[in-house]
Amino acid sequence: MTQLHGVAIRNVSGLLVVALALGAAPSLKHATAPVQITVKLSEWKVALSETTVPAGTVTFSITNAGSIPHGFEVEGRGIEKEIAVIQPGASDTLTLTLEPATYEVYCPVGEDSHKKLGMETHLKVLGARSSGSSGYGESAMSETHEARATVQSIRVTGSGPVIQILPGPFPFPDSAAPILKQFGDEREGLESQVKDGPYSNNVVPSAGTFSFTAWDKGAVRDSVDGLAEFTTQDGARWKLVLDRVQTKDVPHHPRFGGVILGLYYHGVTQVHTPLVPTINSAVALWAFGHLYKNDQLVTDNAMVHVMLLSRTRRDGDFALACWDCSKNKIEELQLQILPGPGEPKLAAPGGFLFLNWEKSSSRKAS
Ligand SMILES: [Cu+2]
Repeated sequence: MTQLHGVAIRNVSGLLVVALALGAAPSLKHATAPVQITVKLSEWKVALSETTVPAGTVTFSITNAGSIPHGFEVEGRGIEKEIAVIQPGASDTLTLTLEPATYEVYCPVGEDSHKKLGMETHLKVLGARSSGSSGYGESAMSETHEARATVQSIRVTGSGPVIQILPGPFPFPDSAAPILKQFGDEREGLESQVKDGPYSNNVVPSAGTFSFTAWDKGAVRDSVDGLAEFTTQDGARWKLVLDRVQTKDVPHHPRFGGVILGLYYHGVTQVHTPLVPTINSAVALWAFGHLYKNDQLVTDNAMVHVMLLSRTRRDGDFALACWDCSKNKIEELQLQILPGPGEPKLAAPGGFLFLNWEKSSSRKAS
């Protein structure tokens, strides 16, 4: 009901704006009543109450309805304005005078990581005389189409020393603690991983190969193709055939539509677990795979997390070397394999497989 009511009011005020504009001299085109836009920020969306407004003064009333801090920025036509980061549950306003153009509206937190995770939308500001179906609107629309059609892809090859990471304590518990507090329902599971999780200094040498190609095609069409073959410290031979990407999100663990290129996350960022140092990644993905042990099928639903990321481990003993590793060279290739939903733990220490190829590389794929 409220929704319908809102639409009706908007239509009426929209008509009033057009009527005033037609009657006014061109120099008075900004003299219309200020436009109010309600903005709701959440993981991982920026929702605007209006996406097309007339030129002039626009006041954004911004609420952070999410569970982590977010920001708000409007960019376009020479304007680049942002508010201070707002805490969950808090609100702020931003008033701008906007000329006709299409503006990018997004959350700038985390070196644009939140933007890449979906916190981005557009606001179309129309000239007072060109409201309605002008050619302007159509050209803006086709631009958006072209941008979405661009497929990005990456080919990653694992090389250098291969290590298997065994369960153990996380080496930076004090740094992770304040961030863990904000993880709500996910906190309990993560706290047990602080004591005995996969992000430990307990590593053993391994051997094997891993390469894959990933395609970033938007929310639901991402795909992946790859093969890993390796031997664990118990002598078992494992083979993983990547099958398809996972897209289902949980609040702090966006699956990125499966594949994401160029993300700054983990650690201090509140995106994914803070039990991995803060890093940049060339590619990160979640996928399902077929897992074999000594040539026997273990599962067709292995849950796989892959990242080509900033180096986090030091040469020699491969201990985690930094809480913030985001400035390090991107060359560590991580492969984590967990059982499928509802399936028993894998026959490996801790019930998971976690391998790193320490000096890996990537190139653009075709
Ligand atoms: Cu944000």
